[in-house]
Amino acid sequence: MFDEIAEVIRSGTAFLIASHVRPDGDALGSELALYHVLHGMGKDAVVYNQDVTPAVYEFLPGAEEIVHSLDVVDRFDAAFVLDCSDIARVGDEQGKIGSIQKIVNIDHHASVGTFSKILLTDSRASSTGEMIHRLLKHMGIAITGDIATNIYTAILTDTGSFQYSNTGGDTFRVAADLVERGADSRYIAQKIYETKPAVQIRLMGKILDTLQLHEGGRVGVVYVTQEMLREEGALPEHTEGLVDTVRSIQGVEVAVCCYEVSECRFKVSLRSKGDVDVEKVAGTLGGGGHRNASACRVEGNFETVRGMVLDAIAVSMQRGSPDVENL
Ligand SMILES: [Mn+2]
Repeated sequence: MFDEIAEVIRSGTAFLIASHVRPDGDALGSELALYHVLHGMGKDAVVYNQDVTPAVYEFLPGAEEIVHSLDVVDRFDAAFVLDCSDIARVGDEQGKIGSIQKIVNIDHHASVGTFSKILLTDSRASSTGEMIHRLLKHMGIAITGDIATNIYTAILTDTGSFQYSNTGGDTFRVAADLVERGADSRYIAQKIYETKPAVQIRLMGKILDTLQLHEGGRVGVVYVTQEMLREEGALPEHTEGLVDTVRSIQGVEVAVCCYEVSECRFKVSLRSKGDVDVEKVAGTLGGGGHRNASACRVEGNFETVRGMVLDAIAVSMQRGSPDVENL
């Protein structure tokens, strides 16, 4: 697949690069790394995201070039859809993007998309960024400081600062290579983790106040409503990382954050430590993700949503230790 993607890049002149709604560090870092690669080769590249870049990622080299609207897409030879297992995740412009003659999908989610014939996927990769790095090495492309900063950010954020189980030996080898090529690990960590607005910390206090423990303390649940955001003058992005705080509680194996998207519609983020497979939990509710980090959307009021999620978690917990069938 590396060769096929290399051929798409070499033979084309204009490319669209897109990723999922509410872009995270992996989506943005992967997109912008590829953007710098293509520019460096003298190609025309446009990065499109439906949603604006969260302030915390505005430092990424090239972030100011990202567009949020698309007109005609005829001029693009190919589209790179990154970090998406389903093209619907690019948002409202999925039809337009899907109409581009060649679609390259690079992703590391366990649920593999089928919307593209040119698919580079590895569910064991820490991040899409790590896969972009592999592609560049394969193509013999020199990694500049701007590329290194973007890929390093993708890996750092998708591994929760190298804490999640998706962090393997390769992840550190790639990170070491990126640092040697100009990614400043201290600077990047400071930009991402030490620039929170006070409103975010206040909102966090409010949300953590909703904490409930279930299953004898093994499951922690918090929720956030639109009203709480309004009261604090906070934005949706200010809830990021919250579910990890819940997981950090002693004895908690599964952390749940129910985020009210609109009336009676919740986005549920799940994190686990230990053996509980939250990808399966999310899967039973129509969502997906990874073994230790997943998400789904559930309709109903908070009590109903919590009930459904807790039931699904209880089933998963009863299964107990790691599934032999999956090894
Ligand atoms: Mn990712």
